Amino acid sequence: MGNEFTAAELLARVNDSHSAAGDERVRTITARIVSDLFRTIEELDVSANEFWAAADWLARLGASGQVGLITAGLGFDRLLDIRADEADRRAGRAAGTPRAIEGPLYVAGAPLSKYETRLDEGQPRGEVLVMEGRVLDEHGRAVAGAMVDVWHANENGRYSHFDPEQAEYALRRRIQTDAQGRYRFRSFIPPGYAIPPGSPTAELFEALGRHGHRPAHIHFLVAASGQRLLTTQINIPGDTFLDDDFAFATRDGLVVSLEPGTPVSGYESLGVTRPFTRVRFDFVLQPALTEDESKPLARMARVTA
Ligand code: MBD
Ligand code: FE
Repeated sequence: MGNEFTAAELLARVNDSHSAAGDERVRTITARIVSDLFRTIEELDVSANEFWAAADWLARLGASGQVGLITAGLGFDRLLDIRADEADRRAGRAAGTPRAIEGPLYVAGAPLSKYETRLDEGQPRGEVLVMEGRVLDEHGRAVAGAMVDVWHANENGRYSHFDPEQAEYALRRRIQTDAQGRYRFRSFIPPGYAIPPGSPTAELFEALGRHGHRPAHIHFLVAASGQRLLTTQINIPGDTFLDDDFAFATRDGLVVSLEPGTPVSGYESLGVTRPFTRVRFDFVLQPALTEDESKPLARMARVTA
């Protein structure tokens, strides 16, 4: 008798029952999500087969390590950035280089260099790129000793660590700015990224009739003491998917200009022997308001910290 419920009664039981204090915030958010899903199932008349297919997909998604791909592809990563931008505008601190999502492919602890380095480890591929610039504070003053953590995809659009065919930390480096706040590195212009075919993410995107392409980009975390951690990307101009990124992560202010035919003089230490493509880009940081804001923690570490 007391265990026969309507759907509404069941929902109330699921959301209200607890025998310990638990975590109020977790309870509130869980209750909302469960309520929304109950409603989805009822209003869209989701069948048992559909429901269990979705549960199976979620299990496979988790096992494949692609949760971060789906959060990006369904817009959640960009949503968090939009909300952070809005909060900054409200607080009058919308200055500096725009943020762009970290994505799921950052790996902490890349090899560290001072001022300059090569990401391509002496193996030339693709169009030679030298990117250089300074890290500046909100007043345009050089930030010496800032950490520029940079990573991008290889010539096949894959990222080391997640791609077993690449060396550890391939195309991932940390560069410490010099006394003038300068950094520079040599690499090659990466291609775009595409979600792995045959994967749970690709499966959903196929069912949605969506493509899984990102335009060519390079990721950065820029950290300095007293400065707010900047997570951003630059985009290579001219890419087909520049305005059609599956992760909705490109930003108008971050599409750089390429300077092909830049002469070698002054760049010999990077091993260039003929004119190359240069990108000049300064990172402008905001002052950190709390110690937490300056911490260079990867997203996943942040969640569990
Ligand atoms: C990427 O390279 C990326 O940057 C994002 C955000 C999602 C998937 C792959
Ligand atoms: Fe990426």
